[in-house]
Amino acid sequence: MKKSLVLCVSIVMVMIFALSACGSANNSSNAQSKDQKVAKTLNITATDFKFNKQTYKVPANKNIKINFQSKQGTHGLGIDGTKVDIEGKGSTVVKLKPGTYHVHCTVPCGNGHGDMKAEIIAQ
Ligand SMILES: [Cu+2]
Repeated sequence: MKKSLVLCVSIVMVMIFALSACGSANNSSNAQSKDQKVAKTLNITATDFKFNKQTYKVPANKNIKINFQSKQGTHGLGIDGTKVDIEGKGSTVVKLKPGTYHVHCTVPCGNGHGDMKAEIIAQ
């Protein structure tokens, strides 16, 4: 009886160790590869029913880290011509060619949804 209990406890401990090791490895590799060469961090927040700025300017052809957060209600961040589509809250890294990119909300959030527009100018 005792042996099986010890075995059981050690299996649980190995599993906890494996899970935590796996989790931290993922986090650190993500942070490294994404944070390494970020030229600018763009913090975009959304409220009912607008983004915190009308125009965001970023350097072109460089890694831009975008942190998006809905501060009031639940909104999304979509950037036309890119794969960026963040719902609610999240971060991503993008590289933009020179140009103007339209920004819109990707979550049907209510009456003002269609008004939620901004632009990102990469230059
Ligand atoms: Cu919306």
